[in-house]
Amino acid sequence: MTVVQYRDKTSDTGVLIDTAKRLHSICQQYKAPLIINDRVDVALAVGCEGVHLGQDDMDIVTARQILGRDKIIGATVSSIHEAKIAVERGADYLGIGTLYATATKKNTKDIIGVNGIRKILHCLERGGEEEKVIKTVCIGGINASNLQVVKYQLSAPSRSSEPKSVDGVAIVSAIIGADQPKEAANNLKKLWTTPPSFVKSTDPVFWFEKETDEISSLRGFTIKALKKVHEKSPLSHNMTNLVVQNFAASVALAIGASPIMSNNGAEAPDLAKLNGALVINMGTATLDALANHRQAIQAYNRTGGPAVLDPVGAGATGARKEALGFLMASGYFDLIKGNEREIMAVAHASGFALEDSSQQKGVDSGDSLFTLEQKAYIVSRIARRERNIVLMTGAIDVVSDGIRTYSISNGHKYLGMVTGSGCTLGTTISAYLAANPEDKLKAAVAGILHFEIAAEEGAKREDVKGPGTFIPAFIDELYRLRMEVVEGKGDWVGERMKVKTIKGVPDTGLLKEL
Ligand code: 3NM
Repeated sequence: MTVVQYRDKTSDTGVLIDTAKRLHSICQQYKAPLIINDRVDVALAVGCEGVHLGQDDMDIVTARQILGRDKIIGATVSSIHEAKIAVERGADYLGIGTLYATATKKNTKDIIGVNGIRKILHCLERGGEEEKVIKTVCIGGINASNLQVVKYQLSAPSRSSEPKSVDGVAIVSAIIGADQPKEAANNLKKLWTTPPSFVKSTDPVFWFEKETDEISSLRGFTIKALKKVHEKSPLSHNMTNLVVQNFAASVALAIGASPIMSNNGAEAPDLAKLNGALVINMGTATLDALANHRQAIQAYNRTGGPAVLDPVGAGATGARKEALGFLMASGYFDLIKGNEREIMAVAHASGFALEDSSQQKGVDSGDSLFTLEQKAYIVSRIARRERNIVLMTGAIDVVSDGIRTYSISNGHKYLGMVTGSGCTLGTTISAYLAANPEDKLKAAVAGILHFEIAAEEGAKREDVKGPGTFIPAFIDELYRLRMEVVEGKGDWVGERMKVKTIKGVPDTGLLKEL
């Protein structure tokens, strides 16, 4: 803890001063500045280090005249405009909020989420000298389950040479409302200074110069990744819709994973400890389901188990768009997959304005809206911002971690004709992420290749006459290809994979900062 703010909206002035004096003497022992919320007079009476001013409190210029240059003045801001004015008027730090809805302060103007905070930070980093260096904290609903996600996502590399993140967080209820506030504060501090458990590798990502070298490394990785899924038999915890449960479980078994279909969030903390991965499929999500999803993503974020989000039909209705925003604000997803329209909804939820606002018609993908270059741009932009992996599926799949981007042209049209094939790809990828966390992008590519090459093999079998007979053949082929690799016959990977790297993705201007 570096700063203490005394926040009391109800006590009489005499009580405020008395309490603040006692707080100040304790803070002095620990060399923590004491800041008084709202009340310049109380700060003066106590002689503490400064004040924090909301938008409706005394203005910063007047407070500065009264307090002098040496005192700290902090300001609450919730928009770019307010942030710029506060800096111009001489605030020493900004409290940016409200991040998440909170019971502590009901009369907040806006819940702006990580995107809103990021928007303000990006604007400050591109601003004048004082805007670039102003210290910031974010506030509202921060607790032990979301602190690391917030920090990680706010520290995404930006286009600026000096990207700006928050310098800290301001927390009330997760400390004051805890049974043991001291332990809670220590824990929060520890979480702030350690990388989140879902970050498995801090090695810089590596591309081979030559395309052939890159593809050959990917081939080697895929074979190893397949074997690891077989050997580890990772748990694939699916929170999915009724329509695909059976199919997804069969696919998981065929690739060597261990499926559990549980939509009950209360089970997630135990399941998250089993070194597996979570798939949240938004399929037919209701408010009740979303609460379970939130519980689960937070449990997996705590243990570092990979999580996949499949925002089925996300662009189709307002409720689904809202559900997507809710889930993305609930935790960190290592990979988000979807068809073009779903990924555009993800872009929107991630705080981009879209050039193409075409409304999704149903949950099927429809005709392609974008060129390969545009797809590469969209997935890499979102992935860079979310610091995760984004996969846009289609006849050509494009997947990126924001730095490396691959296109994959495997697969078969029958996959688009059977219910839940996209959902079962999510299941497959989850198992690959769980078994191969050291390079999650390559793990995802390996899973896609296993899945899509099995579809090609299944479709060309003589006994397959169409989408109906395709399903069992596809499951057979998933199993057969796996066993071939296990028996040392992994040549099919190199012979069949249709993967290309996409380097130097140009800015197609399709996504704008909101
Ligand atoms: N200011 P908790 S939100 C004091 O948005 C305050 O400006 C906010 O409390 C703002 O950590 C807030 O319990 C309350 O959510 C933060």
